[in-house]
Amino acid sequence: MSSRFAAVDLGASSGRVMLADLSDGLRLTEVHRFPNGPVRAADRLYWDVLGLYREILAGLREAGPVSSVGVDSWAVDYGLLDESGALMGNPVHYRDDRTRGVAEQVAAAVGAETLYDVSGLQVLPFNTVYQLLADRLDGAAAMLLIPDLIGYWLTGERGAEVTNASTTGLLDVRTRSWALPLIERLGLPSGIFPPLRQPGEAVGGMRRHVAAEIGWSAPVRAVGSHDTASAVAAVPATGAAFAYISCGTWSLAGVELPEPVLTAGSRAANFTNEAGIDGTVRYLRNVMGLWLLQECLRAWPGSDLGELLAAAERERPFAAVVNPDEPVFLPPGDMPARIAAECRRTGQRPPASPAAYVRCVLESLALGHRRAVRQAMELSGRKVEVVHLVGGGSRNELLCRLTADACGLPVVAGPAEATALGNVLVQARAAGLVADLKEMRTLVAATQPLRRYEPSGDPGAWDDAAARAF
Ligand code: LFR
Repeated sequence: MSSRFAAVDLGASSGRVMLADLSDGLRLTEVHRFPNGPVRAADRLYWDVLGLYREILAGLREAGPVSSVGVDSWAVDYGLLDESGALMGNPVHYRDDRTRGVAEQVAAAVGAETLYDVSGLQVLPFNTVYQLLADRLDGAAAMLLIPDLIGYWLTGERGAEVTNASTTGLLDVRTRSWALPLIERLGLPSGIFPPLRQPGEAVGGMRRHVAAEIGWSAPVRAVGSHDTASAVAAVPATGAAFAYISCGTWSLAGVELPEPVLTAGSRAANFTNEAGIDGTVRYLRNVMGLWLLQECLRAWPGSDLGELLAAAERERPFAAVVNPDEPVFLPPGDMPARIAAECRRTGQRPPASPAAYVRCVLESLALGHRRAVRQAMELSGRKVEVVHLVGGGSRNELLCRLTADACGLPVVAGPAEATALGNVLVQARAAGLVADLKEMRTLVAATQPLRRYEPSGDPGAWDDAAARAF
């Protein structure tokens, strides 16, 4: 038991409870997987947070006793607690449109430069700061980001883990503490922001009723609770000259730095300086990611992804490409129709079959990866010799190959479960089983299956495609 750890990892399209055993290398097994996604009720888009919590408890029961438990999830979203500690309302999904126009209002009031200088964060319409300004906060005693909310339900302890707090837009990028002057200037109640905790710190012991329900008890430990922070911690890099793409519902593409980049060029390119573990900076950009494909599949009931990918492989290259980051793709809805409209708007013929749509999506994503990796290199001055593509997208061979070709760099694909690995490795380090970030990465590289893709094809064709997309 002393070398067993559980990771609760909530992604935007599925959640899982994973069990890691470090008694001999690093073995990760999936104990429980459950679907996740937006729920539209009336005119609002929510997460089913109680359904997720029920599945987490079921997964922990199945995992059996472990040394500790860590929780990570997507970023920015939160639950509000009242004075008594009760959840005040259902957490709203970041793809909900209630924040429309808020980012622009805040930029006009405070200044986009000031905001970037304080938080170092890219402007995404759903950053926590904009959501808080769109919500009613009267009666709120605490704002807990999703993993912190789960941690509170498991232990009774409140806090804000710092990697995830860095996605709120309200954390000072230099001091890594709450940006109180900004919080006050925006008229937000500073009392709702709980004390910060660092990855590796104890959250607390399990509540008695939780232990009774799952049949065992163990401490909960803070990890890189932003899923992307955990994923980056588990990138199997063996040197320093690497970029990463954490590819799931989103593709988070960038480099790891010791210091933030807060230049005007960085702000103009909408690059973010999110907090990584051990004081590192995740200097990256959000690319729309496999959401484009997931939403296409939802529009084609009964379609088979494996068959579609095989057929996409045979489609004519570069028949149509779009900018994957167009805001029009952000909300849920008919994705093929939106892609078709985008193709027409840019003077291209829309894809004529599902396979052609898939080809268009994957090439467009590869172009997004290329742009983000190149800009990360240019804006940070960091040398990159290899791109590590981790997360569920690393299983998509065509996407990996297209990304290598588009970037003109080798792509090392895997592990698919990088987030869960980063989660358990921070716990294992707190237990004294691994020494530091370097050793964590070496262990991942030595124990997890990886595939390597060398760049091939005509680089000029990618330049032409990029000129059409952006
Ligand atoms: C990836 C991720 C991204 C964040 C987005 C929304 O799962 O956490 O890093 O920008 O979801 O929270």
